[in-house]
Amino acid sequence: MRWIKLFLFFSILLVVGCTKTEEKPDIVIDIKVSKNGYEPNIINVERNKVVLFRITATDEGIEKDKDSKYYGHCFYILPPYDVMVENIEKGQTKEVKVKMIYPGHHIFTCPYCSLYFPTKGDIYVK
Ligand SMILES: [Cu+2]
Repeated sequence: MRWIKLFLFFSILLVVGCTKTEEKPDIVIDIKVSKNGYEPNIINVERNKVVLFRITATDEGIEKDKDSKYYGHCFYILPPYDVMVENIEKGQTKEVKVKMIYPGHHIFTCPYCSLYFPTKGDIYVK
């Protein structure tokens, strides 16, 4: 009984924690990020679509020092998605594929600099 419960618990964790995917994308969304925020900062997608996000940083973010842990910008979709792309350097594009399984309003942000700059956006999954 105990093992079954444990197995179920980890199975659920695995399923819930898997919004990042290697599936073929249905759509591609290009996003630019700088100290002025994300462009676009409002994204509408259909539920269960696989979205390839391509995030390009157009400035260096809050840290000028390239060796700093916090150099560049991030693209972080808050839980339940909990998808993080870190250290996108100036001029660099990073990608992540996400299956949009959770409906409703979700927030993405740059944890490095959102306290100082308007690096925050909304995703609406319908
Ligand atoms: Cu940032």
